[in-house]
Amino acid sequence: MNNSDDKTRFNTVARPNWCPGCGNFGIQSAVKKALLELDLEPHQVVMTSGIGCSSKIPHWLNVYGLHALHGRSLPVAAGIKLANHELVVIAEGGDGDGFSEGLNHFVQACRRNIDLTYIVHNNGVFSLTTGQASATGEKGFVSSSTPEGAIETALNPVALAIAAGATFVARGFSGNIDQLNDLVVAAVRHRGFAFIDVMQICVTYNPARGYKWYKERVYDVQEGSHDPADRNKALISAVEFDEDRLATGIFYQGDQNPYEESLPQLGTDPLVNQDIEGIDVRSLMAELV
Ligand SMILES: Cc1ncc(C[n+]2csc(CCOP(=O)(O)OP(=O)(O)O)c2C)c(N)n1
Ligand code: SF4
Ligand SMILES: [Mg+2]
Repeated sequence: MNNSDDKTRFNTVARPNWCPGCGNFGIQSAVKKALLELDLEPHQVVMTSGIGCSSKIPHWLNVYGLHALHGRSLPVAAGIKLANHELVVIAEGGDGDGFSEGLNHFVQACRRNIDLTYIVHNNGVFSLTTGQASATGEKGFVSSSTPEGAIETALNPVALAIAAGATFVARGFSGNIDQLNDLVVAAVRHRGFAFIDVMQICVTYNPARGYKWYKERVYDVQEGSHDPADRNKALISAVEFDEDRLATGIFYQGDQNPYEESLPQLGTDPLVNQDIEGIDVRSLMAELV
């Protein structure tokens, strides 16, 4: 059997230990389906993550994986892509990981446009550390760190990504695997930084926002007259965030050369393939001392 006929090639022997009903299962399933649809082999894909329930995902996907530090999935992913730009690089993690600890990396990645896919499992809460409200937890959210209800305004990652210069910005829902699969396929095919904010159900620490709550509110922007090439309108749609109508789909997709294509050092071959045996840096070092 040709390996690409093996539809189980991204499965692992180990099974996820997420809570039954956790939205991370839906995201994992959508990513697997997308990698099959893209006809990729496990050795062509690298997944990095930070720390959190969501960030355990590389353990349960048969690709190269690096479970990095909290908030650091993006710089690790960027380093991997620059070392070998022939790899498909996907960074994943939670909202606490990406929008609190790692927020600066997120903004820099948006404007830098390295050819990566970044998928955030956004459940509005720090789940692994037992349920503190995160930067995307809604105002009034009662959690272990906000017993009287959160008093801060929630961060809007989709609007932030568009404003920061990201060239592919989408929002998905962990309960709509088919749509999420399409979004991941489009994100991986996109040339440049592709961000998908996934509204993820956490049945344990954010049970009020369960499957039914989202199902009554989500809709697909692509079903209307939305034009993802119009950045200004995409930003307006993203800023007009309405808790009672949650837009999903591709908000914005632009066309701009990825960062690595502007680096002459990477023009011929990936860095990992380049012969560095004959390079002598001693004269350069002497100039610096
Ligand atoms: C530098 C650092 N700070 C804090 C922590 C503790 N910590 C581990 S996971 C986590 C939050 C995870 O929340 P999120 O990224 O939203 O992931 P989730 O568990 O919700 O999937 C925190 C604060 C850590 N491991 N490292
Ligand atoms: S605590 Fe929440 S995010 Fe973590 S595994 Fe359970 S349901 Fe999923
Ligand atoms: Mg979280």
